[in-house]
Amino acid sequence: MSSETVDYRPLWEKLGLDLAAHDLLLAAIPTLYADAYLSQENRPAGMAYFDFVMSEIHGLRIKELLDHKAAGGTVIGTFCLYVPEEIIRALGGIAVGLCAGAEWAYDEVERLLPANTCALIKSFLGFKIGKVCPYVESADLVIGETTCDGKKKAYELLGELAPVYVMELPQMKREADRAFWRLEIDRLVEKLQMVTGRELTEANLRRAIVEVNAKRRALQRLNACRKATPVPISGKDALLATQVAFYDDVPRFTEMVNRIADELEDRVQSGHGVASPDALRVLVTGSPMSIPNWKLHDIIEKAGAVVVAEELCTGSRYYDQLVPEGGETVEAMLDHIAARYLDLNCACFTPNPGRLEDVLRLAREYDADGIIHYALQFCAPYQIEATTVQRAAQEAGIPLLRVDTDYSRGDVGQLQTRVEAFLEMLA
Ligand code: BJ8
Repeated sequence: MSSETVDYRPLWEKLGLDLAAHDLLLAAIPTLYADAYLSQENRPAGMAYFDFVMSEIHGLRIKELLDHKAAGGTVIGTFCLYVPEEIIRALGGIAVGLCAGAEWAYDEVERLLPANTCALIKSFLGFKIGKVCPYVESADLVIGETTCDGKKKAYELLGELAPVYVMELPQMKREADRAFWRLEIDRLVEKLQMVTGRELTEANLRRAIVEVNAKRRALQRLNACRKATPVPISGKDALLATQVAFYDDVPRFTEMVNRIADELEDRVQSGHGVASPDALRVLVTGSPMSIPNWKLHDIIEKAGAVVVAEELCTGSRYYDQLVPEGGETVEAMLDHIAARYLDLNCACFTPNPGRLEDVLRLAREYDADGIIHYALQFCAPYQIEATTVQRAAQEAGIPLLRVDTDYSRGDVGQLQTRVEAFLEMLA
């Protein structure tokens, strides 16, 4: 990527964006980013890549997507970790995450949805209705999934505004559910073959599996460095890397994250940290955090602690598991993909003991002093599962703070007070 001033307005106009509203949205991000990110000291030099990506979030990447489409490729929007990127990629598609992390057009959204719907859903619908998201406008197809009830029903409304295909995700992990999910993967392949006009082959699927695994491995390397004391990278920076993974170019992202991991491994060797060795170490678990939702990490780290791991969809759930690379046939590779994806532990599943195991394992591996359970308000799966996570943490002797919040800035003061009191208790 090279940095030069380009006027992207004709491109946004072509996509049908509401330019005045879009200007307002774009004007807000640099201030938020500067306050949360550029104010940090001692950041790894490699994070300059992400500063650039953020400065071009609706610019260069959108141009790349449109160039890709002009060359015969497709852009496929997704909202959930259960949608296999490998299949999209094998068929010449670029997968882009469409979950949004900022309030937009809520007045209009609340004419369609109850006000007490989670911020993630209101936000993605608001971005579409308000015509401010060039990613959703670039998408040839948007893939939804039957996870929580709110998303399921919101996809029906989104389907009136964009081409939407919904995958049926089981809510349990019994043998029958696995068999059903495997068929659902076949149905997705069929749909994507139709939309892309390409055929899934051993060669293109194998290559996509290897490339997406390489991306996840790079994130594993970066995140493994956070086990060290002192921590070589802030939680905010690590969170940003995972957030960007949802829409950046896969090989370029992999290379840049590997470079940061090289730098972090050097930092670990030389005992160079971003926080003092005595800084309290916090594990965050719960609902996903989409760009530009950095609120909780920012509060925790400005209070002097450091986030060492995220058991989130924008965290370990995204990169922990790989697809086995040894599949000989398309069928065998799809079996591996189906198994890998169904093994993710979202709170939409019942029961969901795997998530409790993951949270406790991460707390141990990253030597967390405490856990903060973060749920978006009205996100019933995570708000309710917080009770079981809290019990499990209690039994393991790890203090846990429960936080329910949304995308507004209205509760920042109150959250600061609660987080500071929790950290004092840990100290
Ligand atoms: S795998 S967490 S991305 S479903 S926050 S919309 S759950 S009410 S986003 Fe999710 Fe896939 Fe699970 Fe991850 Fe509903 Fe909760 Fe809103 Fe949510």
